[in-house]
Amino acid sequence: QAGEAVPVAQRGSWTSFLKSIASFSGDLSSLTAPPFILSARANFPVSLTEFPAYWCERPELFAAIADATTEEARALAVLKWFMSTLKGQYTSRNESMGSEKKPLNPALGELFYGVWPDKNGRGQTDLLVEQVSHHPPITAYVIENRSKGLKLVGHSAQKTSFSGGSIIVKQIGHAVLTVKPAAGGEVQYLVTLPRLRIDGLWYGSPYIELSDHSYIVGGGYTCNIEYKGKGYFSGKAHTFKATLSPVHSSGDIVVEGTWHQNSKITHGGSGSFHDVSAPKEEVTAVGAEAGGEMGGMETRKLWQFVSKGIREGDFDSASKEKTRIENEMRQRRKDEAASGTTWPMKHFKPLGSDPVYEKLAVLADITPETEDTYVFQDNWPATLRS
Ligand code: HCR
Repeated sequence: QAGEAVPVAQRGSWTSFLKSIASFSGDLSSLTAPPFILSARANFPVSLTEFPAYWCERPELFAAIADATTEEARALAVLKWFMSTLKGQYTSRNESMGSEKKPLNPALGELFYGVWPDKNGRGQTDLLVEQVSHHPPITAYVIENRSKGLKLVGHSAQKTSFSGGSIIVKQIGHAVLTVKPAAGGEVQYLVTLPRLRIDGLWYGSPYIELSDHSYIVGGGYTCNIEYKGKGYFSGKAHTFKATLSPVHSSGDIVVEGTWHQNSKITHGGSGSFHDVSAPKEEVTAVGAEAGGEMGGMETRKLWQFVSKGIREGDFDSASKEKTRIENEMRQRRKDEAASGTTWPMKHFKPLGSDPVYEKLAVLADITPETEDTYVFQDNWPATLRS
């Protein structure tokens, strides 16, 4: 019998869902899950195309990277911004919806545009997301604060497997942060992504723990971030240890703490480091496809009735609407195959290997030695450039 958190009427389908993921490897997002585990926020649906917004929900920390005037200060500012995104990326569904949920699987060409407005001189930060592949799902994104000379371009995909009752998610993809300091020049940082374990499945209340390592490399420093859960460094959940090392000299700085709460510098300095207890700032969605209106491929418009059904507990109409969208997409693919065309990407161009990744990954012995990338075409919609 499945756990307490699963509504009685959905226990049978939850058990079947768990059995299917136990024997499945590949694109988990395409499996049909019982309605209680589907994701919908107060007023809009949550498709994976909205997730890149987690990178900038503390826009002042992103902007602060531009204020650093030494390599060490900049490397610390990049690490602080990165650590401060993890709570939103990996625990925010638990906080707002009671447990980790299954996001909507984006359609090819799905779009999301948003903005964090200028406040207290931090400058405006813009967000643009495009689903560049459906099988497997790949989401490409760019986040830019033009006035501060900061730009993050990345893509995200996942490989899932099942082990010991948990889902293991290997994140594929990386991001490159480009900083143009006021003093001139350009500095680039490679940001890689941690591995996830989804526990609590049997009880119907999944939650995420991070494991292994992720890296931030560039600007004269490498940073190795090690993640542990309960029973490792401190017996606490969501623990990390980040070691920041200069490439050409000695003198590590070590930061330790819990990524969803706070941390302090434990070696090579002292004092508190990051603290995410203050509220974060969600992105404001901007309709851009149709000159300021949301077009049919913009995520909140595309999924609006699926989301409404989930929120209102009308799972029949949510599932009918989801099937309608999926059938429409299938038909589109068939028509393209018949006419020998493919869906054109709107904002990105795929590139088989990323020269920035190759140059920086080697400094921290990151494998694989190369990864593909999606190059942003610098074609921001006018609504985000007013
Ligand atoms: C694994 C996951 C889809 C991918 C989500 C990613 C990795 C996407 C990139 C973001 O930057 C960070 C991120 C956070 C999410 O936690 C992660 C999702 C968690 C669950 C979901 C599975 C496809 C759905 C599993 C179904 C379970 C909950 C029953």
